[in-house]
Amino acid sequence: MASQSKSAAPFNAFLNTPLASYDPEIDALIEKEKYRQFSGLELIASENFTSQAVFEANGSCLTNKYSEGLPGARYYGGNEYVDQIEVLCQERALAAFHLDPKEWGVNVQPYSGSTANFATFTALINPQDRIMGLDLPSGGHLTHGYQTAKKKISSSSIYFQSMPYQVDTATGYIDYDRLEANAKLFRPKVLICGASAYPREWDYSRLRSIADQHDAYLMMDMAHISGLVAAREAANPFEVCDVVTTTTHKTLRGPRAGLIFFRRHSDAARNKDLESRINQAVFPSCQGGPHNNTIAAVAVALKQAASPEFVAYAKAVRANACRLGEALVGYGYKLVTGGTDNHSVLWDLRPHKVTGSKIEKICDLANITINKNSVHGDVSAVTPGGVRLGASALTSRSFTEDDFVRVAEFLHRAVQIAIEVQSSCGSRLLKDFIKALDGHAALAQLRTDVEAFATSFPMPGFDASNLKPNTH
Ligand code: DSN
Repeated sequence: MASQSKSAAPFNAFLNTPLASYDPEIDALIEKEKYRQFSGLELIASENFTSQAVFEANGSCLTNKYSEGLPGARYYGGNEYVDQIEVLCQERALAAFHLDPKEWGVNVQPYSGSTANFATFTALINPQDRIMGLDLPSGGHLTHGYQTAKKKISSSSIYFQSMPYQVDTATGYIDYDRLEANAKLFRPKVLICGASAYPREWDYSRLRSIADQHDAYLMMDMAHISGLVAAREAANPFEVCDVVTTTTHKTLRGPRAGLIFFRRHSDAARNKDLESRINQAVFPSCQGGPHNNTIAAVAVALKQAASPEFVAYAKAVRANACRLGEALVGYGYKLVTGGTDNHSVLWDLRPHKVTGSKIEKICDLANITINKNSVHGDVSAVTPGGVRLGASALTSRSFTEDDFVRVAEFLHRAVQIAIEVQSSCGSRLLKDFIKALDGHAALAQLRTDVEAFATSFPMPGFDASNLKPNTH
């Protein structure tokens, strides 16, 4: 028998034991989640189904490695391969968005969109400087300066002075005239465009001209539409913006992470040293070591995003979202702005007197995944009057425009059940509504129909053929 020194730790057998054997509890929950994704209709506008190659890179040995710093200038040894991966990711990011590396640079280390945005503010302005972004109830994002009358909610409003701009309550389109007038009074240092729930195109040249009146930075957070921008299915923010941020997992269909693009060269004095300011802001100001497994997975997704297949995908996303909207309008529903230019549809349910929360709940029970969303003019964010839908994920499962007509039919059935249950349960409270849904036959039938339909489509990223159906 080989002798073992007293100080040698035994090799822990579980270090090489598969998940299913070592931790059946977690493994079973992951399998259930896989089946939920496979058997449902995923309509959350910020989600997508990524690829097998992205999963593999994301779940690789790169998660073991520290690499604070930038390629070629790290605070840790052993980064010869990690450096190559990060450089490849940077090159692919610039290529995917058709950028000249002499004009634009990119930092690929942000952990997410929210850290990318905060690092950008840290780079561009000083604490308490002024920012203007689209108000959250108008479809804007939390990290663009969101605050309520009583409370500063996002760190972007805690550390900076924020004045939102809004959509026109009559049309649902951004009110650029009012934005321009308010900017004259507020004089922002950063004007932010980009949104979480805005179905229309951005007027970048108008935004640039407003920013220029105050020598402000123009920053685009293109998280929702970056896949469309890469495929040239949306207007190009790089033509006029100083900085462009994005997440990588929405229409871009990668893993969950963030990117910051910055102008390397420009005549504007404000853009001096942008590269070093952005890089410093990401690390060491806002983050520690980059997540190298994620950076590798982003690199894979960017390679895919530069392919002709991805362009066809992005075109289909827009066509599908448009068709979904038209089909809902055909049932007599109201959409904010009446339709969409991108991947998303903002559905105003207030004319039907049911809240977005109730529709989200009933859809969950039917395995249709959506999210409640404020619609401009809502008085409470807790009971928003709308629902946000997106076509990116189901288009990754090869849904066509006709399939989205079927999706609209399922959504219509869900709303009809909600209206009927709300009126028969005699209460407007969500908890009473949920209680009244228990054992509802039409809802059970809807779930059966949804699952039969959804499971007839392929699932990206993993083999769904051996999954066991979830019990409800
Ligand atoms: N939470 C994302 C969305 O749903 O839009 C943005 O971060």
